[in-house]
Amino acid sequence: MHSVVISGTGLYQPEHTITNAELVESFNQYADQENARHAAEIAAGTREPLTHSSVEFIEKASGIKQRYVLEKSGILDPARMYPRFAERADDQLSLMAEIAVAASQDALASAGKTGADVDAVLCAAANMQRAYPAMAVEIQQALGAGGYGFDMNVACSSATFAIEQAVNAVRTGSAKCVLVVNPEITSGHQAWNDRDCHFIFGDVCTAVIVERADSATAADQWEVLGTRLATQFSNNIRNNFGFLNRSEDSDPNARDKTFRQEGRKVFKEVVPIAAAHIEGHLADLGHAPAAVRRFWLHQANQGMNQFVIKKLVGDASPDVAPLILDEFANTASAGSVIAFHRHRADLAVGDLGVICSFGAGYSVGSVVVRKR
Ligand code: CO8
Repeated sequence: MHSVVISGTGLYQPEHTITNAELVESFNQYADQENARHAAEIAAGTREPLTHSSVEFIEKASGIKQRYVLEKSGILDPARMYPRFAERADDQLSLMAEIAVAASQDALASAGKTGADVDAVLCAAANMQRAYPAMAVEIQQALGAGGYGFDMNVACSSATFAIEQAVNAVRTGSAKCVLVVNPEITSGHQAWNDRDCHFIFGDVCTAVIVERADSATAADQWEVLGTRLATQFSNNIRNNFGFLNRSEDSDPNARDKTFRQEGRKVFKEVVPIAAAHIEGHLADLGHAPAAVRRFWLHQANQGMNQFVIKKLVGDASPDVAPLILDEFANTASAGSVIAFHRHRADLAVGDLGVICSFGAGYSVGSVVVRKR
């Protein structure tokens, strides 16, 4: 068995941002237009009018202030309310692969590696652009990597679940250097015209290099002490988009074909699951939560993270559990990796940290690391 380290991380962030004010303005225009279109039914009492969204609500309920998106004009167009992407030919690099390559090159540079050093690529995200060939295989080719590649989807926990697969592959010797990449184009499956969730998501891509400790050369290395995954079925976060929709003769634009959730229930049910998961994982490794210098948590909701951290260590300061969702919003599986990418340089050799994601499934994944 080999000792395993995380030796580099990378981030691609799109050039466009949408502030809460811009988002709310477009949503409110959409609501007014819909209400005008259905004025007769609303007056007859057979249809509920749409209600305006508000910046104050969004910031208070979630902590989100803005989000990055790959394409802005389609999302903010009240007659459309989703991004506008040009279809690409089969011989062009696909959009998911393009942002994955950018984040991967950043991660490879920070690990002091090139594509040729990689012998496994795991593309892990909440949605894949197509059924096949696997996105990971296209990314593998674009980077000049060897070995094998495959795709994984565990919604917001995709990154930590993939890190476990990478760690196991390196530990047991089936790979030496694994790239885990998380291209999250959440704008494509977000319901931008639903007031309850139109503010939640943003686009981004993260990448992580997992390799054998004895081949790692980066100045910044994190020994992986352990990984733990858990799932428990719930319908409270769901998206019914899929390859059987056509055969079911269902409407491809129906509300259930994009992200939807019972946000309140998710909040209440996932906080105790996440806190108990982290505590149990640390206990089995012989550590108390108070011994952890930093928690890089999934970035869905500011209040949710504060509850998890208060349950674990009492102190929910940004130094213990940094937040990036004010800038990025919820980026599905990439959130905890962005927090790790942005907020680890100040830790000292020997410091313990936990990367933890939680989300649809339900799913929760934790990676306990120690600075080398
Ligand atoms: N503006 C103004 N008022 C609003 C708005 C709005 N935009 N939205 C709702 N309200 C109103 C409601 O109507 C309600 O009014 P009333 O009290 O009169 O009925 C009131 O505000 C309170 O509404 P809620 O109870 O819904 O508000 P909450 O305080 O629960 O906040 C949140 C809503 C922020 C969504 C919160 O519940 C939350 O964050 N929950 C956790 C969600 C979470 O973490 N989900 C994880 C999902 S991530 C995941 O797994 C990834 C899936 C795959 C990615 C998909 C990418 C597209």
